[in-house]
Amino acid sequence: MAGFFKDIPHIRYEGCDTDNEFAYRHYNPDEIVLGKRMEDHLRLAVAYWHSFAWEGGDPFGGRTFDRPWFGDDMAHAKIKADAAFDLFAILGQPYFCFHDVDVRPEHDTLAGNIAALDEIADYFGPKMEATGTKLLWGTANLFSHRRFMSGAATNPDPAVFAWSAATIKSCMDVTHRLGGENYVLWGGREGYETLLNTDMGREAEHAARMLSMVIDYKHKIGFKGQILIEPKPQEPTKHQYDYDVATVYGFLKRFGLENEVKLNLEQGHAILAGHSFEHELALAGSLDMLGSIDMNRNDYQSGWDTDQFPNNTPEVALAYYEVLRAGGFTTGGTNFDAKLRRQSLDPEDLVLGHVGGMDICARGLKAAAAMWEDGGLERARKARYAGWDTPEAKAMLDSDLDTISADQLALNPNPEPVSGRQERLENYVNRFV
Ligand code: XUL
Ligand code: CO
Repeated sequence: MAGFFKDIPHIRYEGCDTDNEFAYRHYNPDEIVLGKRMEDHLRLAVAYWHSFAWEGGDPFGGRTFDRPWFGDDMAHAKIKADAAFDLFAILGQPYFCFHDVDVRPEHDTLAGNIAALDEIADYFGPKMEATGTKLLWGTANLFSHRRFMSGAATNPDPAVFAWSAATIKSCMDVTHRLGGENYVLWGGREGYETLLNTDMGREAEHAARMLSMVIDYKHKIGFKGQILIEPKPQEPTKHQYDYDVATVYGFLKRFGLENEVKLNLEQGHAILAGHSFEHELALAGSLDMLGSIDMNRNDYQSGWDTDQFPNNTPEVALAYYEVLRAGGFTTGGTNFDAKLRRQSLDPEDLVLGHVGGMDICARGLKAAAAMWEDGGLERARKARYAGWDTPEAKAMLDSDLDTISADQLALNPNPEPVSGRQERLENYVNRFV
C-alpha cells in the first residue's frame, strides 16, 4: 500500500496462534457461524467521521493528528477519500458510513454544499466498485455548524427547519445513489439546553413532521433501505429527545410511524442512558425495532461519550446474543462509531484500532453463537415462564379481576416463590465468554 498507509499490509485471518500484529485472530469472514458467513452476520462498517474527519481535539485542546487530507476544499476531500478507501482495502470490512460534512468541503450556500456532496459521491462510486466496499448507511450532520445550535427539525427558526429538510433530501439522494442499505437520523441537537426557552410540545410536532417527510421521500424515490433513528439521552444537548429505545418507541407510536422506522443502537449511548447495551437491544428486539448497531464503548469512569473501539469480549458477546435472539441483522450491521485516543497519532494506530474492534466483534459473535446453539439461556427462560403454558393460565389473560380473585383463592391461595437462578445463569454465560 502506498500513500498514508504505506508499508501496512492487507490484514488477513491467521488464527489465534499468530504473533503477527497485522492479522485477524478471530475475524474470519468466510467462517460459518450458525449456518451463515461471519461477514454476513457482523456486516462491519468503518465510520468515516471518526477515522478521517476527526482531528484529535477535546474540550481542552485542538488538533493532535497530522493528516495530509486536513483542509476544507475539494482537493483535500479527494485525498481523504483516497486514504479512506485505502484503509477499507487494508481491512477488507464490507461497509462504511458517512455524514455529508465528513466527506465534502463546507460552503456558505446550500447549493454549494449539495453540489460538493454530489461531486464526492461521484468520486466514491468507482472506489466502492474497485474495493467492493458498500454503504451501510448515510446520514446528514445537522449539529456541527453554528446554524444548528438550537436544533435542526426542532429549531425555533423555520429557516433552519427548511435548510435541514433540504440537506436531508440531498443526503438521502446520495445514499440511494450509492446503494446505501439504511438511512440514519441521529438527533444531534434535537433537545434542549434549558426548559426556560423551550416549547417541548411544539418541538415534538416539528420533529414528527420532519420524520414523516423523510418517510414520504424515501417511498417517492424508491429507496428500499431502512430508516433508522439512533437514540442518545444527552450530549451535546442537556436533554436529547431521542433519549433511549423506550422513548423513541413512544414517540413513533404517538405519531403512527413505528412501522416505517427501526433503531440504530449504540453501546455508549445505552450506557449514558443508564442502561446496559443488552437492555436496549433486548427491548428493541422485543418490539421488532432492532435495525443496526454502533459498536463503540464509553469509558466507565469519564461519564461521557468517549467513543472507543470495543475491547471487552463478554460485553460484546452479550450484545450479539441479543442480536441473534432478535433474528440477526437484515439491512443493518455493526458500525464502529469509534475514534482513536488523541495520542494515537500513527497510521498503524488507525489500522490496528479497527483490527482489534473487528476481532473482538468476531470473538463476541462466536461466543454468542455457541451460547445460542447450546440453548441454555433459552431453556432456562422457557422453564421460568412454563406456568403460563397451561390452559388455565392462558385463560386468565382473557379473564377479569373478579374471576381471577375467585379462582386464585380456590386454587392457589399462597404461591411458593421460585428461584431466579441468577448466579447459575451467570456461571453458564461465563463458560462461553
Ligand atoms: C453521536 C453519534 C453519531 C451518529 C451519527 O454520538 O453516535 O455519530 O452515529 O450521526
Ligand atoms: Co453513533
